[in-house]
Amino acid sequence: MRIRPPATRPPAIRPLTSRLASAALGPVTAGFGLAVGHLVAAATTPATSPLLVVGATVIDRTPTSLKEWAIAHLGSHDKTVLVGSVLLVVLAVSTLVGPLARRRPIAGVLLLAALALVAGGCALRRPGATYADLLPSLVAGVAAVASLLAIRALVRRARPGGTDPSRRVALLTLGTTAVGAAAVGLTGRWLAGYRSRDETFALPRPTDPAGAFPAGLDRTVPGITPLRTRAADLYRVDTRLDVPVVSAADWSLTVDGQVDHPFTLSLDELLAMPLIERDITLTCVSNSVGGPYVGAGRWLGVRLTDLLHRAGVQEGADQILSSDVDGMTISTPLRLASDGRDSMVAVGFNGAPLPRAHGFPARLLVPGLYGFIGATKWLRRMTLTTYAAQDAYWTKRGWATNAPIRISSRIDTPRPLATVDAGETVVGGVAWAQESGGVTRVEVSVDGGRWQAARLGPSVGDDYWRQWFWRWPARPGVHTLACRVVDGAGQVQTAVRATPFPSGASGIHTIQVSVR
Ligand SMILES: Nc1nc2c(c(=O)[nH]1)N[C@H]1C(S)=C(S)[C@@H](COP(=O)(O)O)O[C@H]1N2
Ligand SMILES: [Mo]
Repeated sequence: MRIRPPATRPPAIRPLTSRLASAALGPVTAGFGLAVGHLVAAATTPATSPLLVVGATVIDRTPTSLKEWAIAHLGSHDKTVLVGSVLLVVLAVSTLVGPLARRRPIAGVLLLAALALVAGGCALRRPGATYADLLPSLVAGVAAVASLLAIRALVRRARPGGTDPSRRVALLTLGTTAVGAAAVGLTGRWLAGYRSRDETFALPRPTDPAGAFPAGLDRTVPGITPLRTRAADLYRVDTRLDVPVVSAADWSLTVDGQVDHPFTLSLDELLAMPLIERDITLTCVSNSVGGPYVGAGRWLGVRLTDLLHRAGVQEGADQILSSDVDGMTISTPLRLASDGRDSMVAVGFNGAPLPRAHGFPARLLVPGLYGFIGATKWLRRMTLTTYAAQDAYWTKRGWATNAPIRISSRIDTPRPLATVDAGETVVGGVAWAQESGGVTRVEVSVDGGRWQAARLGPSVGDDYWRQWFWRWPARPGVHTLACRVVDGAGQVQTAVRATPFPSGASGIHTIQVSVR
């Protein structure tokens, strides 16, 4: 029989703290690296932050169905959730660094370096990437490895004095590094926010102004969507985690491809062209029936057809392939965009230059088409081409290329699942029917009963949504409210449900409310 040496039993707390310190070593050093990388990116090109390049790569690689799920269920928080998830995954993977480094320091270093390599790879694969975009990931890797080695060295140096000081030194250095990482990361966030603050310039007056804007039902129907969406309240949907920072002075617009006279304009040259002002409702194809991705306001811009005529579009082109300042592409059917509607390269919204989040300094806007095929933000280039020759970002992902905005209506008040008092209750909302003569009627049905006509708010034109309300004699109990729109052609909003993919959702907005 073998006799084992008696096990030495250290105090229970020691392995716990050292195991904890060992598990924290990776996340703290990786987090420090990410924070330093984020700051370096914020000072150079914010979009090249390791977190953001990995996040952006995840967005582009995510299957359409999952992306749609995220947009539907996380809404405007989808970007925060994504960046948070990337951060969590990195921190989780890096918990292996400590245990690895304990046996072989080089193993911990290699894992951190591998993480930085993944970020660098993602950075290089972004559209329009240059080797300079590697810098934040490189610096992040160096900072992470350096902090790992520094913490190890400090802890080692403390060891001869006994285990206690080394434990205390370990916790102290880890804590300090974590706090430092948070401070550096927050500084980076602030700097990126500061550098991307909205820029402004004097907008010329429209040569072709819109008419007087009517007072809506905003005051008379509490809870209804305002007739004009404030810029700060306009929904935002795009593939980006940050906003591109383009300065008005450096911006230019190029029209090329199958044209006789390709040209490039500066912003001043664009602003010197005749400007139209129009009230237009913008909608996202990812909006579910009753959803929030729709907004409306007064846009100012240069008629798209003025630009196309100047370029001289050649026979055969059927697609305007527009690119943003980073090379992201959107397709627009040439025939629809130039069929007489008020398509424009917009430079203003509600009397001010576009906010960065909405495309500063210029974006495409095609009334009646969903934003993903007609509203390119941060517009840089419009290339006349064919659908046979080139696919845009969403075309590659299976989305429709011809997607007029489906007629739809939404109940804004009462809110879904609200409790209201019995008696007369005002039901109200918005409806739109851009492609087919505007909203001529909105109808409401209670508990599946007959459709009753609602009162309409003022008309702001066929390209604009319309507010509506209906006085409901509400009796106690749980009730279902539904609304539908009828367009200028007499077409009634369909009850047939369609998912947003591939060409927009359809169905009837239905909510439940309880009446007491
Ligand atoms: N460059 C760029 N433009 C873009 C997008 C984008 O991801 N990148 N998203 C499009 C989509 S899907 C919509 S619905 C509208 C949304 O415009 P908004 O964010 O200003 O409301 O912008 C469009 N333009
Ligand atoms: Mo969209």
